[in-house]
Amino acid sequence: MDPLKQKFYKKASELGKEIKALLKEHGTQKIDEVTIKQIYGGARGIKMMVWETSQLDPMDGIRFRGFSIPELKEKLPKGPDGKEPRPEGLFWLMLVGEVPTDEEVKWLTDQWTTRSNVPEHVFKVLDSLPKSAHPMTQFTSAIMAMQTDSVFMRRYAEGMSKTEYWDAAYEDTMNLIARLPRVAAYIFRRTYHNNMHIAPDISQDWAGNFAHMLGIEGTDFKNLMRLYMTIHADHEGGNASAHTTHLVGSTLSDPYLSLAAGMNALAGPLHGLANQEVIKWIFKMLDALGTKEPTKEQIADYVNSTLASGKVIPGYGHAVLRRPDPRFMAQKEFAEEYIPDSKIVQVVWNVFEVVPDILKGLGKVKNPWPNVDAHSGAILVHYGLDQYSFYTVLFGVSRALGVLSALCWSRALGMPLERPKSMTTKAVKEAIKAMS
Ligand code: HAX
Repeated sequence: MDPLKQKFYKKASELGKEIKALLKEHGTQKIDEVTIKQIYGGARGIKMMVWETSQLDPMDGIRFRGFSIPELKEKLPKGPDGKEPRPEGLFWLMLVGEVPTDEEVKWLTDQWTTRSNVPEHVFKVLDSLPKSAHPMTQFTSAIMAMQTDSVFMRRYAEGMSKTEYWDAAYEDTMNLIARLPRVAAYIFRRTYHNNMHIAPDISQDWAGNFAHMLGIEGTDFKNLMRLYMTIHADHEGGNASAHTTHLVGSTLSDPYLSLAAGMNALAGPLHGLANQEVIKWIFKMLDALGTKEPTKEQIADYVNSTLASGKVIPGYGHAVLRRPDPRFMAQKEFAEEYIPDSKIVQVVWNVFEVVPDILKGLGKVKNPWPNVDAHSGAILVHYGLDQYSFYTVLFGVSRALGVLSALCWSRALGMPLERPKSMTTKAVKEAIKAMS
């Protein structure tokens, strides 16, 4: 058994025993109550699942195994120039709850390199799609095509015991994460670079090699990818991509099927697709105003016209957060350090100074602050990656780290089929009557 798998098995067995005891002693205790507003309001805030890898606080933002993003930037092993954290380290931390050593992260990079060979038929599936297919459609199609390799599916068909589910989920998780950068880069190069593909460079770390295969050279872009892949990985379990992966996995669909489902949720404009919508909106604004350096007054007018036409301001607002997203701030700090004079980045900073007050003025927006998607596009544009339809795929490669490590935990803890209760409006009315 490999060292990470062994560590995971030990931790999962211990927590499994703890949960059994906790349920025996406290299983009937109530932790929350549900309001009618929550039933109609997209289940906001209802506590109904366990997610070990990260937790989101409305004010403090995301904590991965207790560590905030600034703490992770300090504690996780870094890329070769010692600047940005390596996403391999975050995956290790999410899976076993311990900050890995440099050697452990190096082992993980080597593991993913060994497992990174993408079956030939996956490229054929991609090549059969029109280049006009949205990159997220291509991405989920490729994940589905890779499912033919699922260890979980094969072992289940052979009659695997339920005590082995975690092991098969771990194998699929490791293989999938190893292969996603190659698949994503293939989609990028076929769609925007006339099929001029770039062979992997196995001497590089996971995110460095991804940057290389995308075809954007330079150590700064590799550092951007390390940071990007780290901060987008997980946002507790209730967000749409995480929850969808969890729900589908709870039917014992294998990790490939579960991740593909989660990625389809990420592809919605209220979720991950917002990263392309933000830069699209900024480009449209610059076009409409006829300048690359709009004043704050011009930005305010454009924001008001967007709202007046019945649209949301992409990149602003959040279902849980109630302050500027620490993931936005981490990207802002990156831009301040690496590219402070970038004009497109300065537009994002000016939008940040204008939008919150306007949204506050509407009186209904619970969080007027920027979320993770408000900043990423401008930095990518600066480094030459301006094909914004691809942005959600980048998000998806990162999000796989979180949702798949959480899926390993769900199978290890024997989480059951998820099945919340729905109600008809008639039943809601009857419940109200019975209470009065
Ligand atoms: N611009 C304009 N209006 C907004 C708004 C924004 N950015 N954010 C919220 N509102 C509006 C809502 O549309 C809603 O209006 P109605 O009552 O007229 O329907 C009202 O304010 C209350 O909404 P809320 O309770 O504050 O927000 P929700 O929890 O319902 O929705 C969303 C959260 C993220 C979906 C929302 O803020 C939004 O649409 N933002 C823009 C899209 C976006 O940036 N999405 C990415 C979110 C982060 C993420 O998941 N990344 O992957």
